Amino acid sequence: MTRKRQEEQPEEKDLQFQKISLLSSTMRHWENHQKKGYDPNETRISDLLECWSGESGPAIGLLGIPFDSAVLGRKGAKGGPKKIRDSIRYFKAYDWRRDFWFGDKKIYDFGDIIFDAQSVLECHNHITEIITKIVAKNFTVITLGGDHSITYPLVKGMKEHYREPIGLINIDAHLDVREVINGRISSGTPFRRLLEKNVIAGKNFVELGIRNFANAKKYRQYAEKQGATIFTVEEIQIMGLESVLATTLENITAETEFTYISLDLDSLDQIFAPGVSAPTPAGLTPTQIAQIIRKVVSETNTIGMDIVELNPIYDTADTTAINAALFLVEFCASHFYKHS
Ligand SMILES: [Mn+2]
Repeated sequence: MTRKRQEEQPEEKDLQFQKISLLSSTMRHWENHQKKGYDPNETRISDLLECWSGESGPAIGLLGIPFDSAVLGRKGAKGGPKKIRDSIRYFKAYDWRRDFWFGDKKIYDFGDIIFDAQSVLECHNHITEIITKIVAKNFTVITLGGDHSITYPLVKGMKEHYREPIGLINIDAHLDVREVINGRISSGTPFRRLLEKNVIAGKNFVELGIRNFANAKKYRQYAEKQGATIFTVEEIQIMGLESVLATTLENITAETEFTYISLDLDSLDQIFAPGVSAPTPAGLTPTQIAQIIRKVVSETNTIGMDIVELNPIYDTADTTAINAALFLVEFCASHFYKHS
């Protein structure tokens, strides 16, 4: 038995070596293609990224939050920030729809938050502290999650800085207004906490992409009682996205100066987003979500967006991650165009 195993070893090694060399030749192909200035006629979004080293805005900043300790679904969202950054390379700094080239712009990357904490609450406090410092330097921040619990400390930090009412749009399959039961803060509780602690008001809160058979009656009643505007995927299909967005913008800007977008990738149909904590069918398309972002950033003073719940462990062919990167790029293009 032992001898046989010894004889098999070289063969196994060869096989492994073949796999490695095949992989590295694929990577060599990518490396060349990824080189800055490889084709002088095009600019990649990845060429716009720059490590933040003390600069002040106005500018766009990226912040990674590799945190999934509060996730209610499948764990793994802490791998999200890295995968979204990796997927940015697929996109070019040219917006066809607007015939707008933005290859001369910069996106400052603040890196990932490193946690040294014993509880979800401590991590959240750390997030609030950091986001407050970044917005104080006049950055519009795109945060890469991480589970959806991080929206609470992020919006709280934004509110502490701006000190004015914030209009909040949550693009999500779920309402995420769960009660905190037995002190358990989760990826299902961020908006309830924001409403209860008066960080946001119900009338300035819109939820888009809510799914059938994915929410509790009690939470629907709660959100409606708070005065939130809710549009399900079916309502978006029947009424049309343009009409839904008109109402959305009217409601969130009626009494606010600032808008914040929270984007849970499970708002996407499962076919476009296998890599999320809680996959759900019959959802939105990437085109619809890109349209929402374009409209909101173009027509409101959008101070930030979070992209949450990417779970690379369950992703196939980086489908979800590349969609997440598309939404990041759409936000940047719309922001640059507006300020050009
Ligand atoms: Mn969510």
